[in-house]
Amino acid sequence: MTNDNMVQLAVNTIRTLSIDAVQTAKSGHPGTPMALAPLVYTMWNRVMNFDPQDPIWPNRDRFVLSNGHASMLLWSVLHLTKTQAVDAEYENLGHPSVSLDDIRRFRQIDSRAPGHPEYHWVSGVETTTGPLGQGVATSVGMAIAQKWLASRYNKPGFPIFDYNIYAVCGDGCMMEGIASEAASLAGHLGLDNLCWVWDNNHITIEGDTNITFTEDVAARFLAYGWNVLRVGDANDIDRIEHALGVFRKTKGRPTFLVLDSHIGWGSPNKQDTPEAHGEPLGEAEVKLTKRGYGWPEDAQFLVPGGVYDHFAAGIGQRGATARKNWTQLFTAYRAKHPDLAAEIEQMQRRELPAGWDRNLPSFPADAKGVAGREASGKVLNVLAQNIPWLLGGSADLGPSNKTALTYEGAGSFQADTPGGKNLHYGIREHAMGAVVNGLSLSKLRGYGSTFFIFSDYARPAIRLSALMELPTIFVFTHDAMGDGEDGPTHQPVEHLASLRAIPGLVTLRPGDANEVVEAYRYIMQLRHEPAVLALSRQPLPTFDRSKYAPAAGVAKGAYVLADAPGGNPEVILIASGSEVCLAVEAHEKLVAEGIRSRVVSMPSWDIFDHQPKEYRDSVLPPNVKARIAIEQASTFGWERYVGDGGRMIGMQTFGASAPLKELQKKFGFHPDRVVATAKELLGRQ
Ligand SMILES: Cc1ncc(C[n+]2csc(CCOP(=O)(O)OP(=O)(O)O)c2C)c(N)n1
Ligand SMILES: [Mg+2]
Repeated sequence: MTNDNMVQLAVNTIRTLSIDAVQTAKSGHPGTPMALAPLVYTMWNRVMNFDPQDPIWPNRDRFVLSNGHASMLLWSVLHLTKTQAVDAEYENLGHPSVSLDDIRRFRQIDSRAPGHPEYHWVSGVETTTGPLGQGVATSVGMAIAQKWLASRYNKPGFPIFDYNIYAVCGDGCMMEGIASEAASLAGHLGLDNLCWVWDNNHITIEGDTNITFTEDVAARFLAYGWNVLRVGDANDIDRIEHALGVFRKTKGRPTFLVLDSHIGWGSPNKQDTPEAHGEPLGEAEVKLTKRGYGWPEDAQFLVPGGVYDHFAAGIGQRGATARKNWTQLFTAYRAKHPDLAAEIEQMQRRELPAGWDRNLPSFPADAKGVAGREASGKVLNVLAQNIPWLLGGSADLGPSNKTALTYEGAGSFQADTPGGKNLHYGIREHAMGAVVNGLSLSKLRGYGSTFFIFSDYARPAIRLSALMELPTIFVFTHDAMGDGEDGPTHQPVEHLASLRAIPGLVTLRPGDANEVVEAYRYIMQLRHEPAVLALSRQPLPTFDRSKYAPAAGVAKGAYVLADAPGGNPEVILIASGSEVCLAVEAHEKLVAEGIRSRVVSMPSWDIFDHQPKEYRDSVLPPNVKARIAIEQASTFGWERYVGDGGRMIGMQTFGASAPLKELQKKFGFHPDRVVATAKELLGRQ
């Protein structure tokens, strides 16, 4: 067989596996894999440095399928390249990531070929995609990470990190706002390690894009400062390879490759139709299409002889050689730069360097106190010096969020200073969320920050963080009505409830400066969970920890901060964040009146819910039914802690524009109300 025929056979294997998988599942997206098989073939078998034997080799090129509905492209190519499975502890499991059986069971329970690419589930998937636009935006974080890694770790003669990031996307990704935010940032930063390929097929679900999407996309990317290339025929493998070569030679700008394609290519009746996007072709059409490809009509899930070998001879060999050379290079590097090599190894395993928590501040008791955001800024500045690969920034609110790293040498990440640790995301919260994910997928410890109210703007990316089990960090300040005069547009109400509802996301709302320290101590040790910090704008009293319990209780999610003399409480006040001091004030009044009250500081529902029952019952004894939750946020969900016999002091409406003190009065956040509520519950008016 000639090489050309072999290439065609390999491409058609990707196509027919995709067709058969969707047909068997009776659901899925055949058309885009049929059209993009030549692209993915070219990227994987001719261009990318990726070793199927070690899909987590640190210097591999990254492949992001942003149009995640075309997942069969990825399952086909992971299968045909015999990419190996690794587990969450980064151990090679000795079996393929995606078997032919998985593909036969596409979209079925437990199959390693799910509907969309899932990072935590299938080895070889670099990021979870499906929500359109997320993949390309995440790829910008990956590109930032590569630049940063290269800047810190590459030394003369040691190009330890010189990989590229490829992302494939469709019309949907191009329409989504997050992609525009991310493309603008990538252009500004001149990320020449980044290549997006846009599948320009003029088709989305509702039909031809002439009903929705008629802008000049190429001109838009030129304006963003990208190099724009075009290949007019998605079947032209040599042109695609050439364009990707141009990308690799292009310096100072990311590359945007417009690839004109025909969805459902080769299907006599479905090509160029929206039906090819998201419906099985149908038995009869499958046969017609296979006939057109010169494929046996009745064969299913066929991998013809020679196809596995063809991939082994292409990406298999190239990847193995690249990894072998790199491993040798890294051995020499370790001899010459042992400290840097150790950092790389720790980072890859998501471990922390020795002494990562040295010099963390401890705040003395102080009635006036410290704002949560202030304490956070101090802690971040210590941690970032102890953990070289901790980096991040804010979406243009750095001075308010107090996230700037101000120590000597921290630097700002820009095109000409890629070693900087202060990222400036610009006013692009959604892209920021995805960029933080991209940093984390590259094993950096990334954080992003904005006002808590605007966490909504980043929420889809935060959700993916949790789904991917990434230890990302989101620092959200101005967490309640502390910015008073800004009014209800800036006062979060439902945000805590909505973030607490995301499975696996650790949400923490610390009650004083020392709780902020402990919150960070907890977060830094996470390896598979993202964390959100909700921090106050205004100063909160720093509790006297010789009088009250130590802040280390934060690590249990909730703890008894103050108790009735001798314990045995009759009423429990549960609060988080800025309302903890309110609870303590009320508690002191109650105790003075002989009422046995207890204050539970509850910075994190999620952490508390994961404690053993004995601990939870010791904090919230089941027999004490008089409980009051106090939180300047929606009361939604607090029933679970206060029970039927309890009360909730929270928000039932939006806030208002006024000084904080007025708002506290208007919305009932004052000690007298808490005291009165406690007495009412106990029947002691
Ligand atoms: C954020 C988001 N909105 C909507 C969807 C549902 N959806 C999946 S694919 C698709 C159309 C995508 O069109 P295009 O990107 O052109 O893909 P093609 O059909 O060309 O492969 C839509 C609306 C989604 N996955 N994500
Ligand atoms: Mg399309």
